Amino acid sequence: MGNILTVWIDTSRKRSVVFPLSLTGVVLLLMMFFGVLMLLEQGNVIELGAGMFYKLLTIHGTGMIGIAALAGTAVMWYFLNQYLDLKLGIFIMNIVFFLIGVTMVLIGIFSYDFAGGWTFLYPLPAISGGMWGQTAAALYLGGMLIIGTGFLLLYLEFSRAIIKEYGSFAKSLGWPQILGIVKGYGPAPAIAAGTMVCIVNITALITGAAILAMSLINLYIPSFTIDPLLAKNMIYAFGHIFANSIIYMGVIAVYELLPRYTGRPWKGSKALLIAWNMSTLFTVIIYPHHLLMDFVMPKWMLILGQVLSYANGLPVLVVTAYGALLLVYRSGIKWDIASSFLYLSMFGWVIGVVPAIVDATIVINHVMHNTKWVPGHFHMYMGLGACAMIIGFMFYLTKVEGGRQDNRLDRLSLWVFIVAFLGLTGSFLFSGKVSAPRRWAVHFQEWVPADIIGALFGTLVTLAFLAFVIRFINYASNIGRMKSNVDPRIEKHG
Ligand code: HEM
Ligand SMILES: [Cu+2]
Repeated sequence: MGNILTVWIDTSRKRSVVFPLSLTGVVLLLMMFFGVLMLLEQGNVIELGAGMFYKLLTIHGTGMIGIAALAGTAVMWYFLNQYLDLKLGIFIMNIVFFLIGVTMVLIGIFSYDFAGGWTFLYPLPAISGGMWGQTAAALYLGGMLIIGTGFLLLYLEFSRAIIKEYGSFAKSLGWPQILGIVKGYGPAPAIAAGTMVCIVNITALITGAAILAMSLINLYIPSFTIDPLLAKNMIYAFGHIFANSIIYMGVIAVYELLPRYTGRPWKGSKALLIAWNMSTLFTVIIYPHHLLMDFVMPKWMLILGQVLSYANGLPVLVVTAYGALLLVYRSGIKWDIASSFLYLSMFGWVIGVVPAIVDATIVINHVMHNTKWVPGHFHMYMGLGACAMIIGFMFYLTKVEGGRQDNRLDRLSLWVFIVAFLGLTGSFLFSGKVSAPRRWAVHFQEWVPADIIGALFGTLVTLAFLAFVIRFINYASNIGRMKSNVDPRIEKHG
């Protein structure tokens, strides 16, 4: 009857993550390939032209965050089904919205030449200097709006189910335990994390939808203008929060699976709950660290952005990384690929946060911002943190639910992925140090060596990831079909 690693949710829910995760594999792979192409272009190895570079930059930035977030919702969905009564239809609907939106975005970029970046910074979509037309911008902005609407509905469904089960967000964030009104442990870490993600992402998605809608109106009715500073604030609030939420969804896999691997529980302790409460608040209000160069911003907002950026991810990161260490220490854990990835994601998250904190310091930001230092740090925690969580979850699924066994190729690709990703991000940080600006299609000769080294490491990352995807897709169809892993109690949802 299953084993200690099995998650007891009904089979329809187990199967429901196969498609989004397979899609994640394929899209991530393609976006990685585009990333390598950009580096080859910057390194003068190939000649795509600046127009194509900016299309690739737009699709890479949008696509990576979008697909990683979709995978994040699959992680959150899979595990929260143990605690909540969730509607499968809404999970599927989000995937459908995602596919429609992505198709529009792809057509907008590759057929109609939109290349305004994921930031779609007002008024660029409407005033492209002849690079693209109205239809291009409308397809991109409209596609984003549809993708965002799907996610918003899914988080509203999570919220509904959490409030139904726990009474309120305050309770699912453990306030009664924090305030000492109720003794003992609070809600499971996965629930605290899930609540946090709902709160911050509903905020982000509504803000994003509002600015997308306004930009769409401006596109057709130019006399309808927007305060550009307000627009920028809204766009970065949306982008910062949504991108950050990926790791907060991914970490649910760590909370849920490491205890199964070590045979030790991970409880909602006071420290953990306080940390999640702090990150809930900070994640929403620190986005002004993206506007430190905008001197017209109110000074207090920028100072807040700087100071709280230090405090933002830190509590959750410290509590989680420390919790993971304690859990594993002398537990006699048998490492496999999945647990290695989940454990390593803690490390990737920690090392990625360090250069981020450096960059969030105003005096340093004035020098480093808009250099490749910035993609350097976020690739670190996206690749070695968030992606490691997602890959770990995918390997877990095919092993426990699909009957796959770790082989030599899996172990090799694990190490190639880690080392090559460190090399890739190292090359970005180095480019930043020698003042290479980010988002430039054409680089000076002095910046070129780091681009070429980056492209080599990027190719290795892509190959390692290709191996993961092949392994996942080979075993994915077994997920939810193994008799031994069917809940011995009655199937709850039918
Ligand atoms: C093989 C792996 C990857 C390679 C080779 C790669 C390469 C690149 C390059 C060359 C850039 C542009 C840097 C510049 O401004 O000059 C970039 C930007 C970016 N990448 Fe990646 N990347 C990879 C993986 C990822 C992953 C896993 C994510 C997130 C899940 C990601 C998210 C982004 C984002 C959000 C941007 C910013 C786009 C913008 O500036 O508008 N990348 N990447
Ligand atoms: Cu940010």
